[in-house]
Parts: sequence; C-alpha cells; structure tokens
Amino acid sequence: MEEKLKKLLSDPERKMNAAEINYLASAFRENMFTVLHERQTGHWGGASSAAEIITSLYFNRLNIDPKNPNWEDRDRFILSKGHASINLYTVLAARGYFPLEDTHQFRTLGAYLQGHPAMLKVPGVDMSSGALGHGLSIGVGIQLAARLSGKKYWTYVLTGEGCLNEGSTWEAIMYAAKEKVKGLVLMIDYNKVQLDGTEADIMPLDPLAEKIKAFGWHLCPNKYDGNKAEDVLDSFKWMDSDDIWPKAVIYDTIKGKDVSFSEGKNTWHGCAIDDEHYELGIKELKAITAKREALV
Ligand SMILES: Cc1ncc(C[n+]2csc(CCOP(=O)(O)OP(=O)(O)O)c2C)c(N)n1
Ligand SMILES: [Mg+2]
Repeated sequence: MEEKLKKLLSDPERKMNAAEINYLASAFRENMFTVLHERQTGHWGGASSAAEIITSLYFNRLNIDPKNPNWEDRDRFILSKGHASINLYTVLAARGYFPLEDTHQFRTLGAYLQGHPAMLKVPGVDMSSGALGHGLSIGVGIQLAARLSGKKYWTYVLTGEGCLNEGSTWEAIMYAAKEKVKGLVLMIDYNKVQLDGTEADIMPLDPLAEKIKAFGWHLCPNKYDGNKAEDVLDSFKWMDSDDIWPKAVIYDTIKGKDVSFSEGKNTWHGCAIDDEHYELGIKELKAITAKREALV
C-alpha cells in the first residue's frame, strides 16, 4: 500500500475532502479489480460505477462507529444493488470494520464475505441484499422505526436501474411519499447499463427525474457526475439544505469506470477477469490512482 494511502487510512474518522476521496476510490478500485481477478467471479461493472459514491458516504458523511457496528443511533446504508458487494467490502475494510486482507476471501466457500452482502455475517452491513428491489422498502421501514423511537439517524439506499425496474421499489416510492419519511435518502447510481443490455433496451426509465418528482419525492435538481467526489459531496450539502422528505439524488455514472475496455459494457457486468485483461486493466487503474494521488 502506498505511503499516502496508509497515512489517510490511519485516521479514517476524519472527514475526507474531495481530492482525498477520489484518491481513495481509485485505490479501492484497484483492490476490487484484483480480488475479482483472483477469485474469477463477482461484479466489476457495478462495483466500479459506485466507487466515489460509497467512498464519499463512508469517509465524509455517515455517522457510524466501526468499533460498534450495531450502535442503535448509527446512520444506515443499504446497498440495494447488492451484487456490487466487493465495493462495499473494500470500503468497510478500509474504514476499520475488518482487515482489508479478508476481502481476498471473497466468495470462497465458508467465508463471511460472500457474493452478496449478509447482515448477520459481515460487520457493518446494515441489510442483506442481492435480490434487486428490496432496499428501498427496508429503508422506509428503518426510518419509520426511527420516527417511532425518536431516533435521529438517516438511511441511505443505493440502487441501480435494476431496482428501479422492480414494482416493489415503486410501492416503496409511493409509500415513502405518503408518509413523508424523514431521514430517507434514495441515491441512484445511474450508469444506464444493466446485466444483459442497456436500460434503454431492457426497461427505459427515462424521464426518470420527472417520474420521481411526480411520485411526490424531493428530487435534487442538480446534475451530478457520480464518479467525481466533488459532485457527491455537493449532493450531501443539498441534502442538508432543507427539511423536505423523502429525498432522492440521481448520479450519472459509468459502469466499469476507469478500465477503458469495460466502460459502459454490459459484458463486464459480472464476468471472470482473465489474466490478459487484468494486466491491461490494473495498469490503467494504477495510472489513474497515481494522478489522483498527486492532487492529495
Ligand atoms: C430480483 C432480481 N432479478 C434479477 C437479478 C439478477 N441481476 C443481478 S444484477 C442485475 C442488473 C442490475 O443492473 P443495475 O441495477 O443497473 O446495476 P449496476 O449497473 O449498477 O451494476 C440483474 C438483472 C437479481 N439480482 N435480482
Ligand atoms: Mg446499471
């Protein structure tokens, strides 16, 4: 691990700035790509797409205590697109929930870090996920529980297009609007690519922003690039700018980000990474990490 990275991660409680988060996200991409190559399994495309969003949450935003993962007052994060688990595991490890070395056990028989996150096995995982379309309903429930118990925590739910293709998500969208559920934030990793094609081919969401607003949500009006920490941190400012609920933010992202031949390709959604592509890809990822490191 680079010296700068070690130094940053030695004080994970500090709120990182955008340059630091961009650098961390790139370093985390290297770990994700390496583990998925080693294990010959997993989902690179959607993991890479969400790197800056998840890193920003854990290194700038969430009120959490990795030493006490079940702390009742913690903010919750639900990775509704649970197939991007290697991203969450890498970030949780770097944030101090478990050793980074454990990510190399990904999807081995008997390991606690399976292909999809399991809340009863992995410290820091607030909700088991993998079957698309469940995360937002659970987020609604967690925040209604906060209302009943007078707690102040928030729940952030991250979806891709797949969850938004599920009817259950739209039930949750309707109900959350009816109840004006406080503390509930829907974050959409809008890379416009799914498992076996583009969202335009599979089930177009366009005009997504208008739909979410029409369902009664407070949608962030800003256009954000979800692969830039500057934009993600700005979206956090927007979240704090009023008390109107529930809130949603759409982030434009790129699936398979920062490995040129995987960007925007559904064929890289989930596939075994061969040696040749690993060598090419890791070189590209390291070059971007170095560029981002220079800005820290
Ligand atoms: C209910 C359900 N149906 C199908 C799948 C299989 N599946 C896993 S990921 C995926 C596509 C997800 O696309 P998206 O949500 O856009 O994810 P991302 O692009 O962020 O990887 C599908 C269909 C699933 N996990 N759950
Ligand atoms: Mg997608």
